[in-house]
Parts: sequence; C-alpha cells; structure tokens
Amino acid sequence: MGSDMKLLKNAMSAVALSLAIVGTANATIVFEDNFNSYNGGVGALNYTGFSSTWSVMDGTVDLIGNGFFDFLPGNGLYIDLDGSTANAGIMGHLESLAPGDYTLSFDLAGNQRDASSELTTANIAILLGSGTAASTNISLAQNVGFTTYNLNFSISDLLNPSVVMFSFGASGGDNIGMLLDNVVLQDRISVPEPGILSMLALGLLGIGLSRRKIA
Ligand SMILES: [Ca+2]
Ligand SMILES: [Ca+2]
Ligand SMILES: [Ca+2]
Repeated sequence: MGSDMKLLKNAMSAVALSLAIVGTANATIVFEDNFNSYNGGVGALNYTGFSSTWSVMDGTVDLIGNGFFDFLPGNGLYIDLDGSTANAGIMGHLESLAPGDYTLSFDLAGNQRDASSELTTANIAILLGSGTAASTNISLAQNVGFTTYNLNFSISDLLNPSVVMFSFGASGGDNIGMLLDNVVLQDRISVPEPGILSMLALGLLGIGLSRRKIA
C-alpha cells in the first residue's frame, strides 16, 4: 500500500473515530420507568399507586403484565392506557429540567385484543420556563408489539430550571387501550451538523490528495 493511501485510510479512520466519540458522549438518563416494580410487581386494574412518579390525571389505566392480563409476556409490568372504568386514561410525569436538548422515548404496542381504532397522544408541555414543547399522536393496529418512539424537545430557559410535564393519553373508553412501557427521558446526544462533518471529511481527503501529488 502506498504511503498516500495509508494516510488517506488513517484520515478516514480518524473521521470514523471522531464520529464514534461524538455519538456516544454526554447522553444522560434523567428519568426512566419500566413499570415493573409497582404494586410489588403484581398487576392491578385501575391502578393509581404510582406514588409521586406518575399521576393519573383523567380516566383510568391498568397496570398489567407479569402473568396478569399479560398480552405481551417478557416485558414485566406495563400499562393499558384504557383502564377498566369505560374512561380512557391520561397519565403524566413532572420533571424539573435544566436548559438543553432532550429526547423522550417510550414503547407503545397495539391493544392486543380487538380491532377497535386506538389513538395515543404523547405530549410534552412546558409548564414553567421556556422552550419547545412537543406532541405526537400514534395509532397502532391491535397485533403490533412494543415499538419504540422518540419525541425531541428543548428547554431554553437559562435562568431557572423549567418544569415539564410529559403525558400519555388514550382516547375512547371500551377498557381496551394501547400498551405503554419503558419510558426514558435523556439528554439528547449532540451531534455535529452533517454539513460540518462532510466538510471535515473533505478536508482530510484533501490532505491525502495533496500528499499524493507531492509523492
Ligand atoms: Ca415493563
Ligand atoms: Ca383496560
Ligand atoms: Ca379501545
């Protein structure tokens, strides 16, 4: 292999290395809940005992799984967003957040029971402070298993921590709702703009090419 090719390879691997470093740095989990340990690990209909972690703000939700109405075994406990009172639930969590970029990820599954149309709204509301709220509506057919979704938002209040409410709400009230598990809030990984990356790659490529001319 010529020395110029070797240099080029080294340059490209340096780019790959810097990408790998950037891609893994600074992701901090702020909050996570897999629902597995509530109620001593035992499911319960119309569950409200989430302590201070979640409040059921409207309707009801069921804590199911782990052998209790366990439609998707192997996931411990999880939530049926339409409880058992013919009034679908909305559950929310409050978090105080410093300025920055965040990603809320969560797993949703179809209701696993019937073909009724389901809609889940994941919402991030900034109750105090400033930033960019986010919201999404998700419908899944009944047989769809747990699927991970990401919702990005930013907090821009530089003076005080902002108070953020993220919530998951179902519509309808037939006691059969979509399933929720594995809610994770983390700092968004900061990655350079694609334009900057390609300029960096071209620059390193240029070093390799100019070396080739000299050689
Ligand atoms: Ca779980
Ligand atoms: Ca239910
Ligand atoms: Ca339903």
